[in-house]
Amino acid sequence: MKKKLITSALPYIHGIPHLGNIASSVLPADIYSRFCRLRGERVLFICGSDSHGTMFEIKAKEKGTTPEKIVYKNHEKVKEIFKKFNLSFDYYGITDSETNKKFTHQIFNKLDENGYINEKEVEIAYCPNCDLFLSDRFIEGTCPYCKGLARGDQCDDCGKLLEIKEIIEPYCVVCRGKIEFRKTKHLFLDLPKFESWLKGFVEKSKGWSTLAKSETKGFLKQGLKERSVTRDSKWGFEVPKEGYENKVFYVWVDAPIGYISFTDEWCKENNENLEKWWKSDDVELIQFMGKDNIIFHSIIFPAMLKGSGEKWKFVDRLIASGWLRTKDIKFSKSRSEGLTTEKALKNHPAYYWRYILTALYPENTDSVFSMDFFKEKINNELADIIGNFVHRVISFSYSNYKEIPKVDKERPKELKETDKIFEDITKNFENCSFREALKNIVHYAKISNAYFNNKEPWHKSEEEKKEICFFSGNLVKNLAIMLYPIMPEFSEQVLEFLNLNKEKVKWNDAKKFDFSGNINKSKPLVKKIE
Ligand code: B3M
Ligand code: ZN
Repeated sequence: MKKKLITSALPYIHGIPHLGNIASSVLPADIYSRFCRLRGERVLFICGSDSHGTMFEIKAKEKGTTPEKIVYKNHEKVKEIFKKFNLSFDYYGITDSETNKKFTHQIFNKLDENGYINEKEVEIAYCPNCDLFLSDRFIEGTCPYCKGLARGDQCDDCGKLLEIKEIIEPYCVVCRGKIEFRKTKHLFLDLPKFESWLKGFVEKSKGWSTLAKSETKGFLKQGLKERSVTRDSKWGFEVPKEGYENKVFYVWVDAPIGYISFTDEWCKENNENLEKWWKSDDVELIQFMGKDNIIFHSIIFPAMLKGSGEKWKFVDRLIASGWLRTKDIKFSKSRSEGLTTEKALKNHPAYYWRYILTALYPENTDSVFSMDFFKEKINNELADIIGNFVHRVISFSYSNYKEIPKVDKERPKELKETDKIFEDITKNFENCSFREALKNIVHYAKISNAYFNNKEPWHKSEEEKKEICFFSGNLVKNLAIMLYPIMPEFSEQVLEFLNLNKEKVKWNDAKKFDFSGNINKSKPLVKKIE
């Protein structure tokens, strides 16, 4: 079995991450990591803060501070929030690190040496008032076709793709001031040179999510263009090339290299060898992200690594998801404050959020969050089906026996189906179909509930009562194990009621009906939402 190197897209930290960030990358990556560890696999789960880019400069201007101050303040805050969300990173780094600068320079220099970097003169939008060169999304104006609102490279009203220079009376989104165009030199990655290699690479890839594959193929079909790798800015890594003293690397150059740097930082702390993770055939690299990050991971980053001529690993499985949308709360980071992870945790425990975000995992299409849906799922499923079953079984067994009694009986026919459901759930987790996995777990809990209720142990003979407690106790244990990747804190609590040590539990134990022994008093774990 190969070792697994698992990464989640690195959240930008010019603000506090939204629930959308959790839903599309860090949470699915965490669920998958926990599932693999529970199966006894060797996992390294890496993430970190993405700390460069124009947004930081704009935020700093707005707040009268520096990008650096924002970055390091938010980095600490985000780490704390992620801890509260129970995200089990082996290492959480920050892209603005010395290690990352070293690797960015190393890979860039190799690309340059190998002839994959070109220099070109281009015209770039500049806001004299803000003293900022503006990327497309900071430019608005009038659409030349429909006279609607042109936003960056697209018209909001007619949807036409636009060249920035076509926009009528373009202005700066930050200060609403008039922009001008300035000629400047930039460096470009010669992406077309990688086209045939990339086509083969994508063709051969296996285990990518549907979205990841279709988006990548669509992009390749359009034909590849050179991509600029430098920016006119002061915030970012300096470019080690003459004539580029006043420029920095484009954030998407150093951000994915962060995965390598963070692994290296982790290796140094843990006496491990970077090559054994990033240059080994013994490792499977699995990357999680939202759909807007696909191309960077499936095309641009692999091309950079390939062009470096060094033997870096390419992504094996690329798991991309859609957006979490909402009617009553905005999740968009760039357009509104919305429901941040910080606010979410103030109102409800982390496992409620982990539960709902798994139920809504936007695997193939976007999904819609609403407070009504949240309430319905938590109250009718997590509380009424799962929480209720766990609490009733443990309380009943505890008050009768202080244990789950040992019974040597054939499994009743009502519970025969559980083997098949367990196999389905295992496949769902392997395929990163977390939404389906949770659906099947709820189905398992429904069957368990029905068994306990229909048997009415409180009316039965001692012998039958023991039998019902034995099988129900095992169902509780199995549910706790299967729910562990999704709601670790909930599961650990249930296992504790059962006197089971989480560290000793394995995924396949969730298939077995062999558990008996002393248990502890339980308490209700899921409070309903008013
Ligand atoms: N920071 C994009 C985002 O948060 C970005 C991901 C980088 S992964 C190397 O949407
Ligand atoms: Zn401006």
